[in-house]
Amino acid sequence: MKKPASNQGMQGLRSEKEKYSIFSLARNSLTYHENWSQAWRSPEPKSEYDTIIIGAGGHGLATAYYLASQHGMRNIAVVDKGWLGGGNTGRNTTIIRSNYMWDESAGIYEHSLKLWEKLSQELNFNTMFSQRGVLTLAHTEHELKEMNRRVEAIRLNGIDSEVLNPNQIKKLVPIIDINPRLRYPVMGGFIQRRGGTARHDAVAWGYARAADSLGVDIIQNCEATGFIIEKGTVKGIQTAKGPIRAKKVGCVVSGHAGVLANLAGFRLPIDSRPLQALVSEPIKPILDTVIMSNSVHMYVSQSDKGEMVFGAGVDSYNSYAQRGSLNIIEGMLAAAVELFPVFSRLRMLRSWGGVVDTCPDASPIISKTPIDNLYFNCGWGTGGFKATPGSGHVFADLIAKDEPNLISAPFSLNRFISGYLIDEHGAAGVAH
Ligand code: FAD
Ligand code: PYC
Repeated sequence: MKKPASNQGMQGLRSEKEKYSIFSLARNSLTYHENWSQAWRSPEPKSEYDTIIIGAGGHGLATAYYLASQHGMRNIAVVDKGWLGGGNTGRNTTIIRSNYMWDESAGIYEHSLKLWEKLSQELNFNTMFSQRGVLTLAHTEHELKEMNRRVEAIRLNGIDSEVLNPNQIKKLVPIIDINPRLRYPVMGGFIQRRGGTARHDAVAWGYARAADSLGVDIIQNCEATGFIIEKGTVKGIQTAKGPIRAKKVGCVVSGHAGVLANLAGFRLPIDSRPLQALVSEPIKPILDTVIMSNSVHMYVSQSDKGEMVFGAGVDSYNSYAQRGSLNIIEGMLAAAVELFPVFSRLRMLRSWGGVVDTCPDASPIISKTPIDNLYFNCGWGTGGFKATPGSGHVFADLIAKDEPNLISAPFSLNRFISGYLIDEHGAAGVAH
């Protein structure tokens, strides 16, 4: 691993005086943050880059950062149609875990979890990564049996996972009701103690600052509207700010991957659907574990600010609207209140939606495409936040070498031809 870039960036962007002044925090708060130094530039696009990444979400920014820090590339742009981190990166419920069933998934998600464990140090930016444990509940005999089998498979890959009985769950989560007569009785669960949460915006900001400090141009409000393709090879993109030429293009636009593939002239096996989340008013700490339930399609954690963060299942229709249907959150909350009676006294503050891109096997696509030098990273569906560092890391490798590595190879588009699908509906099931 090369030396982290972020300190170099700090030196470039802040004066020595400001950097070392113990009074800078107080001064900035008294001046309403007006003197805060810029964390990244807002450059106009150059006419040509070595690599353009479309999509300044966590995955796109991480890709650009690793292209620069691991592969020594400098002439890189990341373009986004909106603001950086304004897509699903800024809309998700931030659950991080690597407890997937199949070896291929264990490879990518555990690679990512290991990167999370040192990401704040790597970026010199507090991502607020908190390994508070992720507990998935079982409500039927069938779910419990399946869970036991899953835990064995996960452990065979060297990933931590334990089955808990209802009493152990009650001890860990005192606010949960384990009355066996509930509509969704708690019959057991499994926990990954190394799993947890991180601050989603901080992840985008940390990667953006570190990438910028290595010379990456992050160009916001610059929609990609087409591709420049000559003799089957990508040569650049058309954008709202005019054409930009590039030797290589990586496309990381989550819910809009199908739209971009269409512009490049091919189709992806992807459905795009709304997925919702909501937060309550902040309250005192009552929950220090992440709870998920596949049957209820509910996941809940308490943010560091004190809000209860809830997520629900996907809407049952395809849509690019960044909002979902009321019946989805209504059904989820009704069941959540039975499991956690104390939640009935919460006032909800706001709800929102994102557009998620799901493949038929609920696994991602990290792949070359029918167009030379055009690469796609998508299909993370309802569960890609946890993969942000690992996804960026292996996608950068693919773009730099034009060859997948051992971790990313199983996720190529070829699997939809060979039939070697990686069916992770069980692991991803909470929101499906
Ligand atoms: P994004 O952050 O969406 O970035 C893509 C970017 O592409 C956007 O900024 C967009 O503006 C840009 N873009 C699109 N089209 C164009 C264009 N034509 N030109 C230029 N730019 C373009 N995952 C988990 O692991 N754990 C969770 O708890 C979890 N909860 C979720 C809850 C909700 C409500 C939602 C919606 C998702 C959740 N996810 C979760 C999934 C996760 O958010 C995504 O898989 C992940 O954030 C995708 O990151 P990204 O960088 O690929 O996409
Ligand atoms: O993949 O862990 C996950 C997840 C939780 C909520 C939405 N996705």
